[in-house]
Amino acid sequence: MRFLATADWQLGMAARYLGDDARPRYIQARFDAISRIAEVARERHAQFVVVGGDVFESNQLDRSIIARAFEALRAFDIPVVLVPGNHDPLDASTIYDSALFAARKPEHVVVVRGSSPFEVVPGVEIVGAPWFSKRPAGDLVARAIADLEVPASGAVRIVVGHGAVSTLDPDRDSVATIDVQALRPALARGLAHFVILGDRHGTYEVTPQIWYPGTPEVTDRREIDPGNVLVVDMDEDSGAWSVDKVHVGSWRFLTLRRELNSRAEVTAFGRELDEFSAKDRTAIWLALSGTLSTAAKAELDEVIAGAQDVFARIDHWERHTDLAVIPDDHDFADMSLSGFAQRALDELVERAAAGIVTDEHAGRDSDPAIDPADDGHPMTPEPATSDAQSAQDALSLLYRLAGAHR
Ligand SMILES: [Mn+2]
Repeated sequence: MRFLATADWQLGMAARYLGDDARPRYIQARFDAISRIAEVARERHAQFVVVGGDVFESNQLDRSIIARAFEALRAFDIPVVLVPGNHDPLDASTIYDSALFAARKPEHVVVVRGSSPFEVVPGVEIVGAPWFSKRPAGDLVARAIADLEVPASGAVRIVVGHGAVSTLDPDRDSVATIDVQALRPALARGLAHFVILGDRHGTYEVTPQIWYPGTPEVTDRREIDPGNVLVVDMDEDSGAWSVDKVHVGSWRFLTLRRELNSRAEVTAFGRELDEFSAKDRTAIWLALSGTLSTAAKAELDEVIAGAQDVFARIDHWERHTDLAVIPDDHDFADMSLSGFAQRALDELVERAAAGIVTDEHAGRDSDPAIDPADDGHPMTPEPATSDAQSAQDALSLLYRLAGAHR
């Protein structure tokens, strides 16, 4: 018996951190990932597919998202079982009850609306633990299996749910946490045989029989091992389970932390960016630190501006940027300024240099790990730039506009 396990498709995700050019391509990539899952299903002769929640990013989406989802789902010729999660719960406004969904849902797509076991293919039962609101009042997986008896038929039973497990959840007291310690003995007794969960977007093995497949296409730069689908096998003779992870994602979200302290290092960094493949599907958050001359900073600005033409996204992650610019004596020597312009330049140099001592780390978090306001979102408002920072920026701009680096 073989099936595919996936979750967290997050169809219709807004991806505000991408530009106007990249965003529609990224939204489409989430549908394309479904098509690749269908290819894997065909190649591996899977009998059905389970999706552990968050199929849709929300219950309020443009109707075209539903239509495109069904278009992608037509590529399957086996049952595809959708179990609503916290993003797409079965509440009063559920997307699964929308007119378009009801009218256009392909025959082989099954929405799980309760926890009664149902036979998905002969000899295999699914027990779903769908979400009915964004705040469940208990462990939905525990509830789903609470009243089960060991299947008399000898059927294989697969539980599909959504949420954080007790062994991973930092918020262990949350009532909705899925209690792994309670689940293990239930599996040992044969109430169910395998558990697929959504919520964690990276592929993760909780126990050999409890897995998060993760999202098939990355949604956040902090995810560990996203972009996969699981091929789950049960050997009929031994009853042994095996899981094969297949990569289907095509986008990468990365954080690059680099310390740059010279023009040579900036040049090398430019080459490093150049060597990236699939730039149009790569989004990079830069966490750069170091001290650069105005000339080196101007080169860095050019390197990044050039990369922005080809990468899906590349920009400073301001909260984790700690670059100081110290004007070098040689930086402005060729500009032959005089009078007011030279005096203005001198003042800028003085103010910029003052900041190196007095404004170091001004308004920045030295330890991002304990910053509760750091949601990793690039839209987070930044502290006001200091006078020294403004002077450094002005010098960089002056340097570039004057073409002194050419
Ligand atoms: Mn999710």
